[in-house]
Amino acid sequence: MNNLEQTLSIIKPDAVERNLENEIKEMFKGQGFLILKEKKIQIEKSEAEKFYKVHETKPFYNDLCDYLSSGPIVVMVLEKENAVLGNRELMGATNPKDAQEGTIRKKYGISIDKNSVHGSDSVENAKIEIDFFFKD
Ligand code: IDP
Ligand code: MG
Repeated sequence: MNNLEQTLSIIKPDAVERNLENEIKEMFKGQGFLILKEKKIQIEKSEAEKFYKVHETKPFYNDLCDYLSSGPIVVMVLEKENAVLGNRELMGATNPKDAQEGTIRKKYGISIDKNSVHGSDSVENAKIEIDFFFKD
C-alpha cells in the first residue's frame, strides 16, 4: 500500500561541527529518502525551548535546549513510504550505546545528549515539526 509520508530530520550541532552533514545525507538517500527541503541555521535558545517543549519537565531539558542552540544545525524534510518509522529505524536508539549496527547514531553518535540526529516520532508530530521550521 502506498503510504508516502514526510518527516522532520535535524543534523544536530555535534555532527555539523564534525562535518558529517554529507555522510548523514548519503545515509538517508541510500535508504531511499528524498530530501525535499533543507536549510542550515542556528536557532535561539528560546526557539529550542519551543521545539522541545514536550520535554519541559525532564531534568535534561535546559541542557538539551542549550545544546540544540549551541551551533549550526541542518533541518530537513524527508519523504519516503512510511518515512516517520523508517527514519526512526535509520537513526537508531536515543543512546548511541544501545543503537544497532548500521544506524546513524551507532555510527556517529557520541553520547545520549550528543546523538547527532533528531527525527519526528509520529506522523502528527512530523507535521508540527515541519511547520515549525518551514512554515513561510
Ligand atoms: P529521541 O531524540 O530519540 O526522540 P527523546 O526522548 O525525544 O529522544 O529525547 C530528545 C533528546 O533529548 C534526545 O535525542 C537526546 O539528545 C536528549 N536526551 C534524551 N534523554 C536524555 C537523557 O537521559 N540525558 C540527556 N539527554 C537526553
Ligand atoms: Mg523524540
